[in-house]
Amino acid sequence: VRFYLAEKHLHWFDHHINLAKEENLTEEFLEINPNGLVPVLIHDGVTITETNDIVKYLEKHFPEPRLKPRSRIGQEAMHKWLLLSDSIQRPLKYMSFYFLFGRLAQKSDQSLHKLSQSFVDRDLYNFHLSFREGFSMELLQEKIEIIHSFFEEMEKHLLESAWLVGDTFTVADIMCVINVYRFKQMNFPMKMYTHVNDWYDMICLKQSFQIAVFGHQGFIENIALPIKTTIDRILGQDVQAVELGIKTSWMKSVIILLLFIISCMFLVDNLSIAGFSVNRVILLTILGMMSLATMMSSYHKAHTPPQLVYQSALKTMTAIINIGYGGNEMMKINLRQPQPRAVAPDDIIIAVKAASVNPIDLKTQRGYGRTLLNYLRNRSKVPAGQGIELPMIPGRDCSGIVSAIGSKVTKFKIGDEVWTALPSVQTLGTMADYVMVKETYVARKPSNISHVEAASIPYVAMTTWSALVDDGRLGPDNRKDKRYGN
Ligand SMILES: N[C@@H](CCC(=O)N[C@@H](CS)C(=O)NCC(=O)O)C(=O)O
Repeated sequence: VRFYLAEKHLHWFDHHINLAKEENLTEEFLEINPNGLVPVLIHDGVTITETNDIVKYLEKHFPEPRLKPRSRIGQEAMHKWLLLSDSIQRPLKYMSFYFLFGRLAQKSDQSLHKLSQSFVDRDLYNFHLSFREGFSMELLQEKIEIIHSFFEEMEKHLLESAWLVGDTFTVADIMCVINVYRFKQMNFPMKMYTHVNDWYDMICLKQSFQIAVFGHQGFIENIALPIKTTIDRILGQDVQAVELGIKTSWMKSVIILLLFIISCMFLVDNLSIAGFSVNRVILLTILGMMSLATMMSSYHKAHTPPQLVYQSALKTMTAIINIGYGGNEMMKINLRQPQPRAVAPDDIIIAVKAASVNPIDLKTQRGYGRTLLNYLRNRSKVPAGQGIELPMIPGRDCSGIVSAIGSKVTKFKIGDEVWTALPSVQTLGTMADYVMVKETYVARKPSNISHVEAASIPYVAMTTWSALVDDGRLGPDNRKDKRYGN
């Protein structure tokens, strides 16, 4: 809200409500917002709570300078971002309390009792109660997953335009950036969202953002939080460690270290264990090394992210593209086609070594199945219809080498030889230097055939398989006597 006010050049008075001191639960504040939440705007005697409502109210009263798209479609898109940013508040709250504020933000019995007695939204009480009881790893992982989808959605849009809604900076950017700011504070693993990072850096350059956000950072943001997040990172208790489900074995190291210290202090020169005489120096060396090794392995485990390759968005490739439906005149070679990038966690990028031409490619180019395919594309959230699916890259199957993988790909690593048959809704096909495909559609290429031979098989084989096995119900029990020639 502060950033929005600064962008609008509006004058306002700040009444800081210290949440740590529970000033949001005083009678005076609860009279203003019975839900006990900040921010609240009071304008001309009107009280407005909820960030989105505050911004909508201000937009109505102060339309200039313009921060709203002009077109109806643009406004709808902006509205969608406001809703999305609002829906992120909840997971953000869980994560901020866990990864940033920590135990210090836990409410005392007395405060919880006060909360339960007051008229604030039951939600707030339940939240603080569950925070006191401790969040489970699964709960946090669920929240992290939601945040990844949020970033993926942003990345998808920022791949195509400079701002979230088209080419102008709007309220959508203002509402979303503050979430990103918080996630950056907690070292959320977001390096792979390169467009989101570029977009964030652009916003950081704005004076209004610097004054409204960085200008309000105090000791907590500048010193306490960076120290806490660094320690959590070393201990493997940061967002990434939780996301990967890494439970660090620090206790083991601590116990061994204690044994080491005790041994140093109390052991006599030579110790006899089960009749064997153990030299003190040897024992101490072994314990010391074990302690060091467990510590190092904990650290290593916590900080080895899955293999991820961050590709520049500006890299281009050669691809065949269909610029419209029709004959060969609609087919062009594009030398500057943007390379696909692994954005989602299950994305795989294949460097195509060979791709085959199937009759369906030529038919699709002429418009065959266009209505049905576009319907299916929309259902799979692929933009399609009225030609927006164009230009398309033809090609349903290929053989090649894995060149990049998303964070959750487990079956393949970079350099693996693979083949694939793409789902029919995919508009960026295999007749290109690189193709992006989801992990489930990829399999290892047989090693005894070449890429060219391999590329001729997947789509044809899958079509034959679906005809004989899925539709024809050919199976182990009934295949006898059904061989060709029998
Ligand atoms: N949906 C509300 C969320 C407001 C909210 O959660 N505010 C937090 C601070 S960012 C708060 O007041 N928390 C009080 C508490 O947890 O005790 C909005 O967008 O305004």
